[in-house]
Formats: sequence, structure tokens, C-alpha cells
Amino acid sequence: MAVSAADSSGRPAPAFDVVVIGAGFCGLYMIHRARQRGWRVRAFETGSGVGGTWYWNRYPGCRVDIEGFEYSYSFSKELEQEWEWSERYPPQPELERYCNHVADRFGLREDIQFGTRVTAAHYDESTRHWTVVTDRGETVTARVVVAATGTYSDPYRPDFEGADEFQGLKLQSSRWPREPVNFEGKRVGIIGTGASGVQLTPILARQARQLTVFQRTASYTVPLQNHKADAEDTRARKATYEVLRDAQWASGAGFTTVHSKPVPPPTLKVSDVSDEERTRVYEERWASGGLCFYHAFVDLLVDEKANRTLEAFMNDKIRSRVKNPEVARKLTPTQNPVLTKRLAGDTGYCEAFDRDNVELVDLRAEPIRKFTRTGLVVGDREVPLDVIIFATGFDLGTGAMSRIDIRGRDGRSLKDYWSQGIKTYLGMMANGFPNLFWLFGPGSPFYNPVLLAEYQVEQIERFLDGCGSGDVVEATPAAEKEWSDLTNAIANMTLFTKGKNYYMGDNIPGKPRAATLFLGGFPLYKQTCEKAVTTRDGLVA
Ligand code: N01
Repeated sequence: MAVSAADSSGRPAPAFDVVVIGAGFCGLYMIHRARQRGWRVRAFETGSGVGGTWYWNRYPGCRVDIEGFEYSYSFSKELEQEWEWSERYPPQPELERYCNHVADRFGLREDIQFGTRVTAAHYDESTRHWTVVTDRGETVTARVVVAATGTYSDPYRPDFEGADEFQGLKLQSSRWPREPVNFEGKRVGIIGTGASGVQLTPILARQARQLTVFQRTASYTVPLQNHKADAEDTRARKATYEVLRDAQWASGAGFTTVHSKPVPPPTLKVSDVSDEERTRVYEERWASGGLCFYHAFVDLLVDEKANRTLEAFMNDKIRSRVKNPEVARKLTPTQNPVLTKRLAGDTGYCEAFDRDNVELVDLRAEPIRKFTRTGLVVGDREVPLDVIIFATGFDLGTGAMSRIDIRGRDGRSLKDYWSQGIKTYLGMMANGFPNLFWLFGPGSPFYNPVLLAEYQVEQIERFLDGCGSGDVVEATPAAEKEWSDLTNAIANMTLFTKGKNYYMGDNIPGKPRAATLFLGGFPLYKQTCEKAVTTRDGLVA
């Protein structure tokens, strides 16, 4: 795409070549590339700073559960070498600092308008421009709109009876206040036991007078084995960074390490190895910590028998971590095959329930009936509380984009378009929405979000570079259908469809059940993108 001027057919130039919505990891890289190309870019960010997920999720204990070396940009060798992670799994404040460092180092801040939410984006067929409207009443035009609005960014808070009556403090994990909250002497309740609830629990167990964790579905958790960074290890890893990056790009999900060393993608099925070897592999990965079980064997997410071997291993670990057998029973997941409700990396989660001041409430036995002025009624008892924390998740993928009134050709609303199921081409665009792209959104692969940002931004550039004098790119209905069918067909081959989970949209009442993310692995995604940008078969000419 050429820098905007009046185009060859004499249409006037828009105010910007590209409008970017959001300044998290994805938005920052989009801004950087647009600047490098000489495109006039304007980004709008609701928050007062950069970081996206790492700006909003500032609850105690929040940290990434992919190693910092892997969860960082690869586009600048200088950045890789100069940045120092202080821990194996960096905490939220450090990730936010990293995003600020990137914004300053590459001069991105001047193109970001903070404290501004985009409320609408409408396509005008006659000018082939988008008109973008903000909550400050501004209107700007752009040739291209890129939604970098995040996939875990639209908080979901269930509608509980009487929720407004509660007189204590209500907090949402993903909208945590900037000022520290003092929990000393307080009776605190956490609703939700996904990754956020799992990280909050052990910290609040130490701070609060009484902590009650309200669990509807237990999560499998694996100790992170986090530790402070070691100078010698950091030096060695920086010296071999390229080996790590190659392994990441070749992997299915963009995280590859075991004991902090990259390993190749798995080739063996569980049944290819003896029981002893399988246990050795599981123990090694347990000792390594975190998410590495996702790449232990090729069939863990597609074969129920294989999956059950890991379940049995994990169930034993829960029993070994918790003294009270009744609590261990409640903490043992029964609803979803292991790895399909996302594994949570934890630091002392199970052990926290051995404390006298911590109670686990099984909401399947005692459902939440209502909120009162002074607490929560579960089953036939009231739990008195001073603070209630909602760690109740997100409307994955579609949530953030559907909040914006996005209208494509002929006034087609994106929210309506997706109301019967998600339709995308390569998880980056949709038919009827020319020059609208999104990053790590609906239909995108389940992959390390930082590297995915880099990959998708570069594909968007390639799509735009090949679009000729009309400067418009749009997916054909056939290409969109093919990609969406493939996304759902692959999901149906996996165990993700066997339980209820946010990947299938099950956590949001009324959301049609469909795969929100592409689960076929990054290599297949990349191969399909390469073909798409080379042949351009899937694009409206
Ligand atoms: O959200 P979740 P999250 N009554 O959707 C429960 C990333 N992340 O914020 O399973 C009672 O996982 C719900 O129960 P159920 C990461 O990708 C990463 O914790 O629907 N409970 C569930 O237990 C993660 O997966 C980190 O039955 C209700 C919980 O709320 C993703 O963000 C840290 C309920 C929501 O869990 C989301 O994690 C944090 C109701 N009506 C987040 N409605 C890292 O470590 C919902 N729940 C990097």
C-alpha cells in the first residue's frame, strides 16, 4: 500500500493510512511497522498507558506463565539483548514496564491517543475509507483499520441476583485499581478458578483474615517453578536466542521450553512409549513447571485414552499437594479433559487450601443463590464477606470487537455477522469488511500472542502490498467459509469440544458454540497464510 495521497481514481486521501485500536503487544507492533513503512498511523487506547492485558490485569500475583524469554518480541535483536527479565516468569509490573520500554525505544507513543475508546468504525464504499469515531466525539478517516483489541480483554461478569445490594467492595481481576488494596483483617471471596483466580488465591490467603474461593469448575494447575533470573543463565540464553526463536516458530503454540531449554515439537504418541517412560516424561515436565505439558505428546489433545494418562498423573499430584482429602477431591477436575480448560501455572495454589483461613466452596454442590448486603448465599447458608472479587473471565475473541459498532459494506454490522457463529479468513479479516484487520482475535491460532502479533502484522502488510491501485483487500466468501469450516473441523477433532470451555464460547450465555481460535497449530496456519498471500486466491480482486 502506498502512502496515502489522492489515489489514481482521484478519491481524496483519508486523514490516516492506518488506525490501530489498542496499544497492547499487538497494537504496539502494528504502530511500529506502520511507522517504518512511512504510513500515517493513529492509535487509540482506552487506558492511560500501553500494555493492554498487562495494563489492565494488575491484580496481586498476576504474571505470565510463558517464560519471559519466549514472551517477548523477536523483531529487534538489540531489544532482545538489552532487556533484562528479573524472573523466569515475569510479573505484571515488569511486563507493563517492558511494553513502556518498547513504546519509548521505538518512539511509538507520539502516535497513540490515550484515554480514548473507539466506539464505531464505518466503511464508506464511495471513498473506500473507514470513518472511526471515538468516545471523545472525534471522527477520523483511514484507509485501513486494525483492531488490536485483545482476545482476553472484554471482561465477563455474570448477572447474580442482588449483586447491587452488596455493600462491601467489589473488584474485577481484569479491572484492578491502580492503588494497592489492603485485605488485612478482611473476609474476602473470589468467584472463579481460572488462571486469574488461581494466581490470586495463594496471595490473598496470606493477606486476608478469611478467604473463600467459590469454584464452579476445577482447573488443572501446575506449579510454575518460578525463580529469580540468574545472570549466567541470562547471558547463555541471550547468546543462543536464535535457537530459541527457531524452535518457537517451528512449534505448535509458540512456547517450547522444558527446564528453560527449547525442545523440538513432539513426534511421539502416548502409546509409543512404555508406562515408565511416560511417567518419566510427565515428572520431568512437572519439575520444569508451567505449560510444557501442552507439547509433551502429539495425541494428548485428540485421544481420550492418551489424555486420561495425564489426568491420572495430575490427579495424583493434587492428592499429594493437599492434606485434606475432601478438599483434594473438590480440587480434582471432573468436567473437562485435562488441557482443554486451560492449564493454569500456579505458585502454591493447592497448598493454600490447607490453611485454616481458607475455604473452598464447590458451587456445583452449593450454587450461588444471591448476593446480600453482607455477603453471598450459597446453597442454604450465607457466607459473610467484606470483599468480593470477580475472576470470572472474558468474552473471548469476539467480545472486544463486538463492543465497537463496526459496519462494513452496505452497513453490515460485524456483531450481527458473527451472531450465528464466527466467520473469518485466517483469523484476520472477514468478507464484507474491506481493509479491516484484527490481531490475535477470532479465528487466529492458539499461539504465543507476542510472536503472533509479529507474524500477523507482517501478513497484513503483505496483503496490502499486493492490493494494487485500489488499495482494498477483502476476503472472498468462499475463502472465509473454507477457513471457518477448517477451524471448526479441527476443533471437532480435538477434545476441546468434549467439555465446556471458553475456546468454544461456552462461558458466555447465549454465545453460539464455535471454535473461537484456530487449534490446528502454527505451522499449518503459517502454511495457509503463505499460500494466501502468494496466490491471493482468497481475496476479492
Ligand atoms: O478466566 P477463566 P481467567 N458462577 O475464563 C468462573 C489468561 N490468563 O481470567 O469454568 C461461578 O479461565 C468460571 O467457571 P466455569 C489465560 O489464557 C493468563 O481466570 O465457567 N463461577 C471460571 O472458573 C486464561 O485462561 C494468566 O465453570 C463462574 C472462572 O470464572 C485466561 O486469561 C493469568 C461463573 C473464569 O475463568 C482467562 O483466565 C490470568 C458463574 N456464573 C489469565 N462464571 C497467566 O498466568 C464464570 N465463572 C498468564
